[in-house]
Amino acid sequence: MLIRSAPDLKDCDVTDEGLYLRRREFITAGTALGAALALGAGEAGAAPLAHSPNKMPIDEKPTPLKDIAGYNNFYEFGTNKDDPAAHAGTLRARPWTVTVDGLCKKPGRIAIDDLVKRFPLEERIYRMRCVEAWSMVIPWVGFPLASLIGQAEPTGQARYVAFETLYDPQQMPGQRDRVIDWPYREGLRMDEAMNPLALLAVGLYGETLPNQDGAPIRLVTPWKYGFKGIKSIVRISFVASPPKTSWNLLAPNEYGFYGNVNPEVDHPRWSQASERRIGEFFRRKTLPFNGYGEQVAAMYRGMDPAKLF
Ligand SMILES: Nc1nc2c(c(=O)[nH]1)N[C@H]1C(S)=C(S)[C@@H](COP(=O)(O)O)O[C@H]1N2
Ligand SMILES: [Mo]
Repeated sequence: MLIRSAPDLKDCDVTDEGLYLRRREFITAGTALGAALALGAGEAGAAPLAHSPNKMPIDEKPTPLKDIAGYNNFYEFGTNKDDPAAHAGTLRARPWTVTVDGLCKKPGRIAIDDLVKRFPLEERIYRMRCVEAWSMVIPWVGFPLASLIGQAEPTGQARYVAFETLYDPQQMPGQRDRVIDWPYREGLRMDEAMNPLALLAVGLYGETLPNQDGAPIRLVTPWKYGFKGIKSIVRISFVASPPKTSWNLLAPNEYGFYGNVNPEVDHPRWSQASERRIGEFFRRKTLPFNGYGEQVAAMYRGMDPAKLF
């Protein structure tokens, strides 16, 4: 994995010209960008994101943009699947600052556009599986969470990474209702956060994220249920003990800390053995770790699989 050394997360204004030029080449060659334009990705405010081509191809067709941006869970904008697309227009994804703090040597606050320039962006087409047994295939654009962690230099005491979504009921009207103890929170164990699959996504289909998908930056952990993928992140903290996570706080018997996809452990109210791929008619069998076992199973050896949901 790429961990480029940089002096400090506070140092926001360094522009790497070489990187820019290379990105321009990617734009010219840009298959993903071409695809997005062909699809008519007309989200208000969506901007092209230069990125290197996908290095982890999968043999499944990406879900159409209209579904990825039209069928969402984002309780800050309502609890129905079509609420985020209808109401997330009030979110102001720029300017935006991400705070990195806690047990690390290089804490800091960084503007989203500087953060995006800091790391080479790549396309990652991932299978995504929601706890409610629907799934999609999403062509994300982002950078490894491990790259950001590398620059922050967590101390030896940092065992977990905690994430927080923006709290602003003006922009996020759903926060006026107490469905969740806002802000939305998530967390990963340090080794999970360092796993090369864990991505901080800033775009999809070659453009900046639609608001309803978690603009301007959200977590993507494809071996876990969708609820782990916290959206619109404003804070990333290094901590010593397992952080509180929103769905676990809300219903601890239904949503664990790990949230690893496991077809053998049913949700208390439904089976997790199969899933409905959005856009398909027949159900698919759900795979252990959502099909990413080869890359992640070793992290959980010796743990009770029933506890991993
Ligand atoms: N801040 C925040 N992040 C969130 C949620 C949310 O309600 N608020 N919902 C989660 C759930 S339950 C799922 S399934 C995924 C859905 O991501 P998508 O809408 O981009 O497919 O976002 C996750 N991240
Ligand atoms: Mo979900």
